[in-house]
Amino acid sequence: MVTDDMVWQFDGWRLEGWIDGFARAGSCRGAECAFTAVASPARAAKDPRQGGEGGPGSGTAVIARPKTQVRHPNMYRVLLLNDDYTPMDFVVSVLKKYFNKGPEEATRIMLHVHQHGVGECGIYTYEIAETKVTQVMDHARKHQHPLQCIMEKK
Ligand code: TYC
Repeated sequence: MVTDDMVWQFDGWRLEGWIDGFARAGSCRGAECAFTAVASPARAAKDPRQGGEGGPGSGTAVIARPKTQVRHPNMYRVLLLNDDYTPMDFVVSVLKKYFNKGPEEATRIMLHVHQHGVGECGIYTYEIAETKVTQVMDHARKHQHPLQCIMEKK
Protein backbone atom coordinates (compact mmCIF):
# COMPACT_ATOMS: atom_id res chain seq x y z
CA MET A 1 0.00 0.00 0.00
CA VAL A 2 1.29 3.48 -0.82
CA THR A 3 0.63 6.08 1.88
CA ASP A 4 0.99 9.85 1.56
CA ASP A 5 4.39 9.99 3.27
CA MET A 6 5.73 7.61 0.63
CA VAL A 7 4.85 9.88 -2.30
CA TRP A 8 6.78 12.90 -3.42
CA GLN A 9 7.28 14.90 -6.61
CA PHE A 10 10.55 15.04 -8.44
CA ASP A 11 10.93 16.94 -11.69
CA GLY A 12 7.49 15.99 -12.91
CA TRP A 13 7.67 12.41 -11.67
CA ARG A 14 5.41 11.04 -9.00
CA LEU A 15 7.62 8.77 -7.01
CA GLU A 16 6.29 6.24 -4.58
CA GLY A 17 8.28 4.51 -1.88
CA TRP A 18 10.94 5.24 0.65
CA ILE A 19 13.63 7.61 -0.51
CA ASP A 20 16.36 5.26 0.69
CA GLY A 21 14.62 2.13 -0.41
CA PHE A 22 12.28 1.71 -3.30
CA ALA A 23 11.00 4.25 -5.75
CA ARG A 24 8.47 3.59 -8.45
CA ALA A 25 7.43 6.12 -11.05
CA GLY A 26 3.68 6.47 -11.25
CA SER A 27 3.09 9.31 -13.63
CA CYS A 28 4.78 11.84 -15.80
CA ARG A 29 4.00 15.45 -16.54
CA GLY A 30 3.25 16.79 -20.02
CA ALA A 31 3.07 14.54 -23.07
CA GLU A 32 2.11 10.92 -22.87
CA CYS A 33 4.86 8.86 -21.34
CA ALA A 34 5.56 5.23 -20.79
CA PHE A 35 8.14 4.07 -18.30
CA THR A 36 11.10 1.84 -18.53
CA ALA A 37 12.18 0.64 -15.13
CA VAL A 38 15.84 -0.08 -14.54
CA ALA A 39 16.69 -1.94 -11.37
CA SER A 40 20.00 -1.64 -9.66
CA PRO A 41 21.15 -2.78 -6.22
CA ALA A 42 21.18 0.10 -3.74
CA ARG A 43 21.85 -1.00 -0.21
CA ALA A 44 21.55 -4.28 1.61
CA ALA A 45 19.82 -3.01 4.75
CA LYS A 46 16.10 -3.59 5.03
CA ASP A 47 13.87 -0.66 5.72
CA PRO A 48 12.60 -1.10 9.30
CA ARG A 49 9.26 0.39 8.32
CA GLN A 50 8.61 -2.25 5.70
CA GLY A 51 10.50 -5.40 6.66
CA GLY A 52 10.76 -8.55 4.58
CA GLU A 53 12.43 -9.17 1.26
CA GLY A 54 11.48 -7.46 -1.99
CA GLY A 55 9.13 -4.57 -2.58
CA PRO A 56 9.32 -1.26 -0.73
CA GLY A 57 12.18 -1.09 1.68
CA SER A 58 13.94 -4.15 0.34
CA GLY A 59 17.08 -2.22 -0.53
CA THR A 60 16.38 -2.37 -4.24
CA ALA A 61 16.27 0.98 -6.02
CA VAL A 62 14.16 1.23 -9.15
CA ILE A 63 14.97 4.14 -11.40
CA ALA A 64 12.36 4.87 -13.99
CA ARG A 65 12.91 6.94 -17.08
CA PRO A 66 10.29 8.15 -19.53
CA LYS A 67 10.15 6.38 -22.88
CA THR A 68 8.97 8.61 -25.70
CA GLN A 69 5.82 7.20 -27.33
CA VAL A 70 6.03 7.25 -31.12
CA ARG A 71 2.73 8.58 -32.49
CA HIS A 72 1.96 8.02 -36.17
CA PRO A 73 -0.23 10.55 -37.99
CA ASN A 74 -3.29 9.34 -39.87
CA MET A 75 -2.44 9.03 -43.56
CA TYR A 76 -4.67 9.80 -46.55
CA ARG A 77 -4.62 8.53 -50.14
CA VAL A 78 -5.13 11.13 -52.82
CA LEU A 79 -6.99 9.60 -55.77
CA LEU A 80 -7.87 10.68 -59.29
CA LEU A 81 -11.16 9.55 -60.81
CA ASN A 82 -11.73 8.79 -64.46
CA ASP A 83 -14.08 10.73 -66.68
CA ASP A 84 -14.73 10.76 -70.40
CA TYR A 85 -13.66 14.32 -71.16
CA THR A 86 -10.44 15.34 -69.43
CA PRO A 87 -7.59 14.96 -71.95
CA MET A 88 -5.00 12.33 -71.09
CA ASP A 89 -2.12 14.77 -71.41
CA PHE A 90 -3.80 17.12 -68.94
CA VAL A 91 -3.99 14.31 -66.34
CA VAL A 92 -0.33 13.48 -66.98
CA SER A 93 0.57 17.13 -66.46
CA VAL A 94 -1.38 17.20 -63.16
CA LEU A 95 0.50 14.15 -61.88
CA LYS A 96 3.83 15.76 -62.78
CA LYS A 97 2.97 19.21 -61.40
CA TYR A 98 1.20 18.35 -58.11
CA PHE A 99 2.47 14.86 -57.30
CA ASN A 100 6.07 15.17 -58.49
CA LYS A 101 5.83 12.19 -60.83
CA GLY A 102 8.18 11.68 -63.72
CA PRO A 103 6.73 11.32 -67.25
CA GLU A 104 6.65 7.51 -67.18
CA GLU A 105 5.04 7.11 -63.80
CA ALA A 106 2.57 9.90 -64.53
CA THR A 107 1.55 8.13 -67.77
CA ARG A 108 1.26 4.79 -65.97
CA ILE A 109 -1.02 6.26 -63.27
CA MET A 110 -3.14 8.13 -65.83
CA LEU A 111 -3.65 4.92 -67.86
CA HIS A 112 -4.48 3.01 -64.68
CA VAL A 113 -7.19 5.57 -63.84
CA HIS A 114 -8.44 5.51 -67.45
CA GLN A 115 -8.75 1.70 -67.37
CA HIS A 116 -9.85 1.07 -63.77
CA GLY A 117 -11.78 4.22 -62.90
CA VAL A 118 -9.61 5.31 -59.99
CA GLY A 119 -5.91 5.52 -59.17
CA GLU A 120 -3.59 6.61 -56.40
CA CYS A 121 -1.46 9.74 -56.80
CA GLY A 122 0.20 9.62 -53.37
CA ILE A 123 -0.24 9.18 -49.62
CA TYR A 124 0.02 12.18 -47.30
CA THR A 125 -0.91 13.56 -43.92
CA TYR A 126 -4.34 15.21 -43.75
CA GLU A 127 -3.38 18.80 -44.48
CA ILE A 128 -1.04 17.98 -47.34
CA ALA A 129 -3.62 15.65 -48.92
CA GLU A 130 -6.31 18.32 -48.56
CA THR A 131 -4.06 20.94 -50.17
CA LYS A 132 -3.29 18.65 -53.15
CA VAL A 133 -6.99 17.93 -53.70
CA THR A 134 -7.82 21.66 -53.64
CA GLN A 135 -4.96 22.54 -55.98
CA VAL A 136 -5.90 19.84 -58.52
CA MET A 137 -9.61 20.71 -58.42
CA ASP A 138 -8.89 24.44 -58.84
CA HIS A 139 -6.50 23.71 -61.71
CA ALA A 140 -9.01 21.43 -63.48
CA ARG A 141 -11.84 23.97 -63.04
CA LYS A 142 -9.66 26.76 -64.37
CA HIS A 143 -9.06 24.70 -67.51
CA GLN A 144 -12.73 23.65 -67.68
CA HIS A 145 -12.07 19.95 -67.28
CA PRO A 146 -14.33 17.75 -65.13
CA LEU A 147 -11.38 15.92 -63.53
CA GLN A 148 -12.16 14.81 -59.97
CA CYS A 149 -9.57 14.44 -57.23
CA ILE A 150 -10.53 13.01 -53.82
CA MET A 151 -8.87 11.83 -50.64
CA GLU A 152 -9.62 8.85 -48.42
CA LYS A 153 -8.28 7.75 -45.05
CA LYS A 154 -5.87 4.84 -45.31
N1 TYC B 1 -10.65 8.94 -69.68
C1 TYC B 1 -10.00 10.15 -70.13
C2 TYC B 1 -9.94 10.17 -71.65
O1 TYC B 1 -10.16 9.16 -72.27
C3 TYC B 1 -8.58 10.28 -69.57
C4 TYC B 1 -8.55 10.42 -68.10
C5 TYC B 1 -7.63 9.71 -67.35
C6 TYC B 1 -9.42 11.28 -67.45
C7 TYC B 1 -7.54 9.83 -66.01
C8 TYC B 1 -9.35 11.41 -66.07
O2 TYC B 1 -8.31 10.87 -63.99
C9 TYC B 1 -8.42 10.70 -65.36
N2 TYC B 1 -9.63 11.31 -72.22
